[in-house]
Amino acid sequence: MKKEKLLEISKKFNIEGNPINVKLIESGHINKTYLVEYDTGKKYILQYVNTKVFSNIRELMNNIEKVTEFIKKKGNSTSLNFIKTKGKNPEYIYDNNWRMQDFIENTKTYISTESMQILEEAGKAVGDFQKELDGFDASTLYEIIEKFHYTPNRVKQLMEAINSKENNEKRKERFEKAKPYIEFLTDKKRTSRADIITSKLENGTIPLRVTHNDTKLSNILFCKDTNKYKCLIDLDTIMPGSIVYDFGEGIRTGVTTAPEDEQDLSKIYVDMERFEAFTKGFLSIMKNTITKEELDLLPIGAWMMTYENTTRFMADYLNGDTYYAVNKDIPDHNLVRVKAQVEIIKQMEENEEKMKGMIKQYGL
Ligand code: GN1
Ligand code: MG
Repeated sequence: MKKEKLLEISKKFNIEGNPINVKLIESGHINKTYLVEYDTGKKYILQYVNTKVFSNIRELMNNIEKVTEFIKKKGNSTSLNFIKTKGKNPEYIYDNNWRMQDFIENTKTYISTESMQILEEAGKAVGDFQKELDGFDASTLYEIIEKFHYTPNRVKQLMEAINSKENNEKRKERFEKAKPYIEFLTDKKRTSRADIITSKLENGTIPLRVTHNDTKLSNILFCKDTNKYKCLIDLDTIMPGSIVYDFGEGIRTGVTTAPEDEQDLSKIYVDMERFEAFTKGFLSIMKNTITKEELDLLPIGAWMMTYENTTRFMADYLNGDTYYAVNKDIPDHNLVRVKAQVEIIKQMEENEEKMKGMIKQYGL
């Protein structure tokens, strides 16, 4: 979108001064994010929210407002702050899609990291989010995306994509390329595990908590100078869920130094030292809050989030890339993501016992 248009949109929000510059931030597969500079020297984050994915944007902003207010009241200064529009009826959303938030100065994010110290901090960030929201009534939140981490439903959606009646050349070609990975993902030994977490939530073995649900490494903000964590960002999918999801998603993206869509599979190495670093950080904060049953599920949570994301990338590939943003310079981008994630799943399966052992060590 043109700079002039973006500056015009920025002016709709109640901010002192005038917007003078705007640039696209390449991040996230769903929303479009921009950094806007004002003549006051302050910076803000402008986002175009994808309402095909988030059709209930007002409920979504309500969820975020409730959660961030709760965190602020606890005295934590580094929480996200959204800005309302100007005029008689100020709102968090302008023209159905746009929203604005403060940019938190002197911070950075990582798509992947080599550093064990940063990983440990990432674990703390995820643990701390749970700690901050301890006592928040999860039932007051709106379910923004139905069955978001209900993995059996993700498997069902993959089956629907596989069995789709649509039969054009592009689909046939994609299906052929995807075949070995489809077989891998639909192997009974994997599909039969899809309900391990959800069944325990349903029968009350583990508690329903407020969860972030998208705790990939790139959604954690770190201090530029010290690399200490600041807070989690991208609060769109905050919903009732399980803490096991948030732990698992952190591990999925942190356990290897390779990015989610690494094309050179030899660079993907699921490193138990990295698992240990994240776990250590996470449990240093959650140790006295997490239940024994949740603790036992952490290793499977790491596997589950990787498996679930892979079924979603695969379904989107077969459906013709209708959900996730894809980079046109990377042919078959969603399949590239699948291949990288399948590699992680394989290595996680090999390391399951080691992961369990480590959790025991830090959870005692
Ligand atoms: C999407 O919001 P973003 O682009 O960070 C997705 C997550 C996936 C992730 C995979 C609403 O996250 O669930 O885990 O991509 N968000 C939604 O990178 O579907
Ligand atoms: Mg997100």
